[in-house]
Amino acid sequence: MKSQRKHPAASTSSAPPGPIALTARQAARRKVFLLAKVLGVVAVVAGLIFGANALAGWMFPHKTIKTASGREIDDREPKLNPNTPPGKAPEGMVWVPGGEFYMGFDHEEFLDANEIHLVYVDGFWMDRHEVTNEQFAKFIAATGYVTDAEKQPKREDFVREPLYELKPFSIVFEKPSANKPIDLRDFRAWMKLRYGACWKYPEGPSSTITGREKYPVVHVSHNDAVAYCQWAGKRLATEAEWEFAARGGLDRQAFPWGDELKPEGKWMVNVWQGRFPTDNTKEDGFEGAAPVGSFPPNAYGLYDMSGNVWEWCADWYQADYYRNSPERNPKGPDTGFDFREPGSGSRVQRGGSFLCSDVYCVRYVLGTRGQGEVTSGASHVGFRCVKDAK
Ligand SMILES: [Ca+2]
Ligand SMILES: [Ca+2]
Repeated sequence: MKSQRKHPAASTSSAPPGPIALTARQAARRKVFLLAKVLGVVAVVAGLIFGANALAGWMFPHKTIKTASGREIDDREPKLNPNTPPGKAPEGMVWVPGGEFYMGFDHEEFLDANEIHLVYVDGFWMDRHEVTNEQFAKFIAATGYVTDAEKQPKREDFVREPLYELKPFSIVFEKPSANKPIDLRDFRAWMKLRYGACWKYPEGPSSTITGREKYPVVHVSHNDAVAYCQWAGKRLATEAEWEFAARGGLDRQAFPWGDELKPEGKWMVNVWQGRFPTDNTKEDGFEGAAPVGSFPPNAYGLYDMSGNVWEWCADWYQADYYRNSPERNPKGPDTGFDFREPGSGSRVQRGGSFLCSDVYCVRYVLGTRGQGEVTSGASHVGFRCVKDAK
């Protein structure tokens, strides 16, 4: 049967139909309907976003922790860079890959370190161990450099200490008598001025470094450490680089090897055992400094990042620096301040030393901080160097 429908082109109608006029009631109803439709769409979108967030929060919970300083911070696993060295390691150095880490030590008593914060550092090369007497001797032989401890002191630097004779000196640990009470807040009871003490005569003019070639060099000031690093084509680590390296890729652990001080009863670090400063039981095998590498390295292959001798860092020291420091590659404040010696510039030291125990110093624990005046060394202060990737 033939269709009765006409082709549209064949339509005979002329003008298109005009708009149909709505009554006022119909127009109002239409507006209400449109408004409800928009609100409905908004509600559905908001619901979807809320639902997605709730699902993500359930699947990937966003955790925070409150630190000893009272600050609430994100609590997540820091992201480490891939451990791919950019080339062949310079002699005696290892690659530290860089990445994120939580910097500081979360304890109410460590006011300069307990503003825990997430920091990122780029990768760098680092000396496997503290600079040794043997290495430092090569620097002296090549350059004729004179360390701060060997220089004649200036009277203007010692106006508050009129009894000091003006002769070169350094500060040496001296075990005090056990017969009288010791105030652990006053280090002058065991850190004594010793004339003639310097890197090559660590206990004074009658002492020697012969036989101690692999021991860390001591009695080096910050100036001396910087001079050595420059000669070696290296530099001192920033405080953040140093702490990142010491952690060996572990997240917020107390020591470079983990959270347990003596895993399986074994000492992993050269510190002080017994009653400080009068009784050293030498459970770890060493009364003073140990030859570098006497204890196991951390996961990056770095030795003695905890204990043995303190290590100078590049940064100036300020106790409140962590309250407002950059998140990426922080380099320390512009000036230093040592509360013990106002007017002098103080730089960061890290890692603690053979004089630290669980009741005194305690700064072999990762994330804790030390400091020293830039021209001063001592019998328990040394350093190591780092080098940029390029
Ligand atoms: Ca020891
Ligand atoms: Ca050390």
